[in-house]
Amino acid sequence: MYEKLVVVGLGYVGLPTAVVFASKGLRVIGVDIDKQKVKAINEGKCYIHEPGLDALLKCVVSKGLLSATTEGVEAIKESDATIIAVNTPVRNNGSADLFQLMSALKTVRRGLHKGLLVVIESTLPPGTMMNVVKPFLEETGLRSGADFYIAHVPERIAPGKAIEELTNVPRIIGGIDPESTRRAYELYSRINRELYLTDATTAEFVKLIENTFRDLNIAYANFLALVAEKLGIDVYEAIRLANTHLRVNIHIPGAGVGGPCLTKDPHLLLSSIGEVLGSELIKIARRINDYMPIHIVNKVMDIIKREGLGLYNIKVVVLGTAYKGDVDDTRESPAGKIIKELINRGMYVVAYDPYAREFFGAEKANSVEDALRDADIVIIATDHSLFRSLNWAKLGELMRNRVIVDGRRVLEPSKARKLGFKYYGVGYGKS
Ligand code: SAJ
Repeated sequence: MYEKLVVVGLGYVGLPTAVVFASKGLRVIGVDIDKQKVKAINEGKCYIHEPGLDALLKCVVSKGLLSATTEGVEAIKESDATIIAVNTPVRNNGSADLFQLMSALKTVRRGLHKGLLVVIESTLPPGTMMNVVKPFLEETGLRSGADFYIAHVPERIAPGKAIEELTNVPRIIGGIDPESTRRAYELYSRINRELYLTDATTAEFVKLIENTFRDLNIAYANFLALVAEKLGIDVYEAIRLANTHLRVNIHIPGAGVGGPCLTKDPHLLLSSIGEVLGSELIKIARRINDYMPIHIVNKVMDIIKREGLGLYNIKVVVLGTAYKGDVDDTRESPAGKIIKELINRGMYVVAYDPYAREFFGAEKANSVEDALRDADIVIIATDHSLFRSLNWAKLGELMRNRVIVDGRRVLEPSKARKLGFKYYGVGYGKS
């Protein structure tokens, strides 16, 4: 029975995980090298925007079920299970950067003891559990599968829905041996009822193919958007109609794919397999999705020409700097690419986001109204729900030129036009 849990890495994955386990009655100690994060948690304060997390965190901290520290070794020595949830980014050449993982593993190795279950939630290139994690921890002289246990339980947290999905979205449990799988199953059954058991390498692979599938599907949607613009039709209407077919589920095109997962996981998959026929498919999908922010910038350049606007005396507004709707996370955000490129081309750029704290060099506006006052072009880069419910008729009156470049189909084109906007959108080829 698992009672004492340590979670190493208190970011977008580790913090909700620690809080949810604590809410099920486990005594959880979170470990992070960031003193600010540790202090905030111990004061019952949440530092990420995640619906429901704030209240739950306060509750478990006040009950003494969750605390945090920068020194993990003693806590691990006392724990029944330790979960590692640190970043595993990719380098510019596409290979995995396991620095954070290795440093977390060093801490775990110092606290390793008989009976400990070590779970890695961080996304890994296939083979890492067997070829890196297992031998590294066995250097202690303890044997995995007999003295201690190791499993990969890939995180499936979608920022914005973390709490709900931690308990409702099925999890994959991949131990490096059957006993490790069984023990990890026992731990995760405390928070989730739908658990699928496999081996560690398959679990690593499954995580990567999920996100790569999503990236491929979105790339296809973005490709269709580019085609629709040439054909003079609306790609959203076309995709909606195609998706009425029982076996078709094309994703949503837009201003690009951001976040820490979809931009990275296809590279992690490729990094581990060498040259296999079909690798090009994954690379080209990444290229299409990476191109979409530039497509937005190209649209702006065309509009400037068409509308006879001067590049250096217009105000361009970017709504949304987060990488997707209703989150504060700006990692790999398409908005960042758009803003930097517009600034590079000499434009005056103002940005507004209700949640994010990063503005990528644009002037930060404190409200949508401030942003849009005297603006010439507004680009919608992120689909925050708030942007859909704005009073666009009133906002239009504040603008000097009513031009919208809708990167997320936040507005219905016909409605925007009725309000007097010149509407341009990704995949909207109608004039
Ligand atoms: N996006 C589109 N079109 C779509 C869906 C998304 O352009 O149809 C864009 C979003 O705007 C965003 C990016 O793609 O910029 C990523 O969006 P996402 O909804 O895939 O969100 P993530 O990256 O936060 O979450 C993904 C999820 N994976 C899958 O759905 C297969 C999530 O369940 C994983 O837990 C997460 O990656 C992860 O941590 O790996």
